[in-house]
Amino acid sequence: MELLESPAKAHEAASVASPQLRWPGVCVQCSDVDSLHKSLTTLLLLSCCLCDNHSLQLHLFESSLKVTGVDFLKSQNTRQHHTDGYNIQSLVVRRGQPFQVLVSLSRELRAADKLTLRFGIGESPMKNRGSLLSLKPEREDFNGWKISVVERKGKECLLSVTSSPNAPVGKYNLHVKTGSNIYKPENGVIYLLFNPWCEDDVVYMANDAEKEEYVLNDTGTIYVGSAYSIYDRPWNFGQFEEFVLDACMYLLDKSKLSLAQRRDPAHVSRAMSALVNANDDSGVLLGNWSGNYVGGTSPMDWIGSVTILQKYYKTKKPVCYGQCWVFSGVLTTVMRCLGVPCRCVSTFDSAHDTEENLRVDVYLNDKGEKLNSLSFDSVWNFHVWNDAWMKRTDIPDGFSGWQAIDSTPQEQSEGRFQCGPCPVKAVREGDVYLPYDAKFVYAEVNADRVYWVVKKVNGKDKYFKVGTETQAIGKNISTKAVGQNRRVDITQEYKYPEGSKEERMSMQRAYSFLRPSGLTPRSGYASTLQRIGANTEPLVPNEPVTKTGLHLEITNTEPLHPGNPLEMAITVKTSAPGNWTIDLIGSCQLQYYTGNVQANLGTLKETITLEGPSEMQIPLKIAPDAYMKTLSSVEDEVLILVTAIAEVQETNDKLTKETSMRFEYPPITVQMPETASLYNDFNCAFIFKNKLNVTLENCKLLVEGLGIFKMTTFELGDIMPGRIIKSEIVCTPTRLGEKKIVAKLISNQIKGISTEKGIFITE
Ligand SMILES: [Ca+2]
Ligand SMILES: [Ca+2]
Ligand SMILES: [Ca+2]
Repeated sequence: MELLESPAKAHEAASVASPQLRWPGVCVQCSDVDSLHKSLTTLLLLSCCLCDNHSLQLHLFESSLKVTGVDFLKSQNTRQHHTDGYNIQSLVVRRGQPFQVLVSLSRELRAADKLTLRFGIGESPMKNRGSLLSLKPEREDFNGWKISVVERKGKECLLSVTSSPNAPVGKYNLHVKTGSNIYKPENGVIYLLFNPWCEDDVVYMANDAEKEEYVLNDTGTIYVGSAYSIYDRPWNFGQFEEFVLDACMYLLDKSKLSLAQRRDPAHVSRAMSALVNANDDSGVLLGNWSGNYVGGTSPMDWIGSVTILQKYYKTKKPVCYGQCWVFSGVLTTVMRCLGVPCRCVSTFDSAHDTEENLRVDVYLNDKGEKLNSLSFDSVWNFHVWNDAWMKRTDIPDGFSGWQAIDSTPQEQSEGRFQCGPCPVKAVREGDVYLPYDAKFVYAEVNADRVYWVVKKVNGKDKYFKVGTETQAIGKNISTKAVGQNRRVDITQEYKYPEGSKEERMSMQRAYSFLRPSGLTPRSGYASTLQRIGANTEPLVPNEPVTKTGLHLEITNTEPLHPGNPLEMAITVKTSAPGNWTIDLIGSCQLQYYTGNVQANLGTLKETITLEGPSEMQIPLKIAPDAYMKTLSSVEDEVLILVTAIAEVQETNDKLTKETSMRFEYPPITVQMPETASLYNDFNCAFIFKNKLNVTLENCKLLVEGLGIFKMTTFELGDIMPGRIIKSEIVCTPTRLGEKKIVAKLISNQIKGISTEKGIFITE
């Protein structure tokens, strides 16, 4: 374009249409309208002082359309997008669904005007990288976004924006361009999330009640304990709380996922499984299973994810400390916050198979006590991971739906502590070749367990196989029911019923995908199998059938209260006719939920005789002195592990059985009204009576009520037997609907007393 030399000439050029210009202002050389307008306007501003030609000046100013404001219509948009819960100033919307913005202009919008909405994601967004979208009304962008004019009313223009249902999730900056003017609204950031309400989004979930639970519910329950005694830990996910969404956005940026990967919940969930643990990447939570939690918060003491994510976002440093249910709770928060349906999944007697051979080898000494040191494999009393809901576009059809993801740092996958997404259906069918980490997840829920007794023969350790259990691993896979406060068993989603033909066929199929022996196992550890020369084992073991019909049962005969003797029994049964002499060995140990043994409490060794189909109960009693010291010296909640080995002298039949049991505690009672109204204070009292016959030392009560009060800790000191304590808090509800209050009591002796109570907040 030819530049005009002086204001006077500019005036002349514009008014008489010089040879260089075709009114209303298209440059004959480059056909650019915008820059010409700008230079003309600038020049004429000066020129008007000189020539006093008001009519021309007015006309040109009118031509230059400017944006004076943008209203993101937050309350209307967020209600429609199910994002009104987020405690954040900016607009939060879900992809693939229209939202509206009201643009205020300097004058009426005309057909000839050029209005463009620009959405930029990431640092220095660029069109050719797909990080800058430039949208004009009624024209679909090749990225699948479109805008349209809904209504023009005077100087206001209502626009509808529809993002693509596979747009990258994250924070977008909106600029509005009119001609050469660019308007940058204050707080013009829009958070774009996955959309389970949108049929074209791969996270689409048809059922409304399920979306309500798996996306919108900000409280929930995590199941822990043992297969024998499952209990719930209330957990506040708090995905809508202040800074939680920003923490998730920070994690997305930190993940270094490409824009294309940010479109796909499979990539995003894998990245989040890595980032929720601190390993490799200074992620959210540092795991600690040592029993020593100095310098941080004991994993037992969290009652929700909010404090953790807020602290992480503020400091950008790993928060200390987590164990599996904490990792899982935080991962649920992150996934729900990003819009991916997600749930916590607890598996009891869950295997941690270090060499990807789908079996767990357990070594016992000749007293029947478990030896920790011989195997890197372990069986956790429970392990908590997550299911995330999505359609997998990266693998063959048939594996969409729930995908297991796990942020507890157990084993590396592709060089990082990350796990999943692994299709739950692939686990059930034994299709363990599918990405990601299906062999590991398969073993977690369905490994076979093989018992070995280690005996010294001529001064050397020899290994004697005493039993194979094909039904021991992966029990009572549990999650919270949709819309209800109860546990639901989802074991059948992960595997066929134990004992069924299909379950063994799935195992057979899974075995067929194992690496040939001799290749490097996943963890880099040497295979214990090779060490004991067990390569002659049948490929897929079956549950042994004994000639005597030998059967073992382990139970407690009295409630297991800390401070009381632990009264348990081993029942030996035979079902075949004949006289049977049975050597029974039993042991009782205290262990962490990871299967790590903390103390040996006692053993029994007896020879009994049974005639035909009959049974005998052998008591196993442990005095309080034997375990109370261990109980108060460890900072974890411990479980009681009883192992029994029976051997029939006449037939050489051998059988092993183990059961983990949990101590039983007195409850916390919460007293408060069932309903309350917004911003009206009410009182909430927490009452605890120490019904045990031991003093609970150094008691702390932790309480939190999302939308009611922030997390609070009461220091209660020592609580003597029989004493009742009552702590009160004044509550001010700030949000409507069903809310929950969660309370937890911890002491030197007991870590696991918790409760929750719901309240309905009305207007
Ligand atoms: Ca990590
Ligand atoms: Ca193994
Ligand atoms: Ca099995």
